Amino acid sequence: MYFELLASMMCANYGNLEKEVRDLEEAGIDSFHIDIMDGRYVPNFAMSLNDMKYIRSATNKPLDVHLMVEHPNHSVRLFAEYLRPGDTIYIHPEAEYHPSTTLQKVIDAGITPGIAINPGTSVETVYELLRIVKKVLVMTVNPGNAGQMFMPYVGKKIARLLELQEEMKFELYWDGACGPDKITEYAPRGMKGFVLGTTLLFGKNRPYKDTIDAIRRLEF
Ligand code: S6P
Ligand code: MG
Repeated sequence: MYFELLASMMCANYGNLEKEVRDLEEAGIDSFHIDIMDGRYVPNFAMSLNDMKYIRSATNKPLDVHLMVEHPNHSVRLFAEYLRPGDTIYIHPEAEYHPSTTLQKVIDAGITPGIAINPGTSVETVYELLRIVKKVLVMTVNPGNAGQMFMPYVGKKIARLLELQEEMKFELYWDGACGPDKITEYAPRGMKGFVLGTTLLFGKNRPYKDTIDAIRRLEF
């Protein structure tokens, strides 16, 4: 069973981003997760366009761009311009009047379309969008910060999304407070990938390679 591991780059050491990207690549990370925030849709500013552009230039691995911005319709082309086929853009449907129009812009730019679903957002309100997107990022913490509390009530929604993914043709990814227990529980159930932040990967005084190797040795 292969599942993807994504590095949440807002948790990286900005004192030496080049080394962070290299170390994560050497450790065997599959993709780089880029949290873009506007200080309005979420009360934080994390990463922005220039950070994403630098990381795009520093690696050939796919980028996973998580837009936590109001009305991404206005900026989605700007981000897509610096991305390449194989990269993904996630929008939050609540942040947009017409999310299907915005997702179409992502598709037209040749980028993989995704939606991110907040803990308090129900499957029913995004149901039709599941037919449009290729990826669904299920938020297991409230959006805006790393190092937050896991919201256990999302379990029921994840079970429903796992049931729907074959019929609606999307892949499911986990974002927030991801520890080894979550990977051992959800990878065998069909979760395709996990975003790793401060819970498991960053700020641990442990080489990234040791952490990634330990995850790959988990027993299921
Ligand atoms: C949160 C953001 C996430 C975090 C990630 C951090 O708004 O979308 O991608 O960076 O959840 O992981 P952790 O393990 O610190 O919760
Ligand atoms: Mg994220």
